[in-house]
Amino acid sequence: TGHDLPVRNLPLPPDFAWGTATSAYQIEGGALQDGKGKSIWDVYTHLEPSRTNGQNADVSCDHYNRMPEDVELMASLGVDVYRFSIAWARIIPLGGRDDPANEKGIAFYNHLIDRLLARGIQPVATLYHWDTPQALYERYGAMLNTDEFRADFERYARLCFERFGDRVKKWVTFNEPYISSIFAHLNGTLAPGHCREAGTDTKTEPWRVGHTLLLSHATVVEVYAKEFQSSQQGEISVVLNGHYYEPYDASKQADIDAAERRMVFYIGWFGDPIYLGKDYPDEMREYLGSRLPAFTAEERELLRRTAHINAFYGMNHYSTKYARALPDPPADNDWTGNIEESAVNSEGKEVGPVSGLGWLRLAPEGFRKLLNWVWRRYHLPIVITENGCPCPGEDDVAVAVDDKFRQRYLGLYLDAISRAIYTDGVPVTGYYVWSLMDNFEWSAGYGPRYGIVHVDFATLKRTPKNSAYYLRDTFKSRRATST
Ligand code: GBH
Repeated sequence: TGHDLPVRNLPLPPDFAWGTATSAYQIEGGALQDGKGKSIWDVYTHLEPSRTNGQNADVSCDHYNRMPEDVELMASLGVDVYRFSIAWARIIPLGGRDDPANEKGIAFYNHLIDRLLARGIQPVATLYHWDTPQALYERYGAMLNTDEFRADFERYARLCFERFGDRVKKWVTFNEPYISSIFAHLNGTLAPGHCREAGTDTKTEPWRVGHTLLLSHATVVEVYAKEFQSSQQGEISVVLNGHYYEPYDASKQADIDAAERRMVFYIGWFGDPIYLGKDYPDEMREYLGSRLPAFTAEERELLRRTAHINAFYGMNHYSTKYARALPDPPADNDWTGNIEESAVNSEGKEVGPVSGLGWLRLAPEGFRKLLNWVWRRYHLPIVITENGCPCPGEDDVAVAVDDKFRQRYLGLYLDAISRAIYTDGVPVTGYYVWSLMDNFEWSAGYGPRYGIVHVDFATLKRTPKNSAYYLRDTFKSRRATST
């Protein structure tokens, strides 16, 4: 188990790419600088600060004003790739297809991309990492309105391809559509916290949002393929997150089925339509019935036409859980397939040692199994677009910088990738650690620190943690010694 496994520093292929990942709202600050419009996060954090640990990201790491320093830092760590996101409201302040673009916002990303390339770092750009322009939410409920959102997202994406696509060769449309659907429109723990408003319907709205995101993704993938790919020669996909699930009681078929069903609800929901061009998985239709929207003939065609264009499977992965089948019929707003999740199984065994967050446990075997699960289902090369953890006891600066738990976590997760590649034959082509630096962790504010670089939020001073040096060194030796 994760409790006693030694880190082996197993080999990785010579062309395996290592990188760091961030997102705009979490690190940029400059909330209203240079004409940026408000996103739903700018509004959500100020409306009711208790929802985000009393904190907001008006300033955060102030990356917007310290970008050159941050690129130098990455260069000093030897990263190959930097995955960042573009703040939609920075380049189209009101977000809509007829709203004006903001040249100053565009200039920021141009400078970032140019500096990265000058330092030999490949930019990977995410179009959407949760920061919907507030104006679109006010106008029509944003992703609750499929046709409007799809048309506005298409224009935004086209603008990004036009202005950045000569240099950005890897695009991600949406970061974790599952989270935008469930956490932002059902549990309400992320902006816009829609289910907390009057007149909302948590039985159907999360599935409508998922539908919007799928179709908006496919639309933009087709725009890229038709209008940009032949001249720009880049690739595009989506990023899906998901835990690996083990059965709560491995001797019970119901729990074995539950673990599989939980992953289908998490990943297959988006993965099957996007990567296979198919309808939603049968298990979802069975449990959700008419709560799940139907695809029109035209929409099915779009999915079928675009499935093969997605060039890689973007995986955000953090941890493993146990899944237990519930005996009663599901609640009328159930979103799990009637499953209860836990960190401990029927024999009282923990899924792995706990990190700085209760839900995030060190479980590298689950990661390896998930890599196999995804490869078997989608047959696409896999890029790990996020992986990492906060450490226990990191409020103490000394512990935070000498981050032993994180070094072990990263070491073991990289070993799992090596085993998946060389023993199981799963093509994993890159690994982007979450995150480059400590940042605004959404509803948890500045509590959890995921960075491989420490940020003192009083002075904004950056200090690489030992895990940053560990990654720099291990990638040098793992790749050099690979066979
Ligand atoms: C990613 O989301 C995000 O892309 C990134 O912005 C974020 O900073 C990073 O991870 C770290 O959180 O339901 O008990 O299993 C991950 C989203 C956050 C989803 C925690 C599940 C709830 C725990 N996840 N979450 S639980």
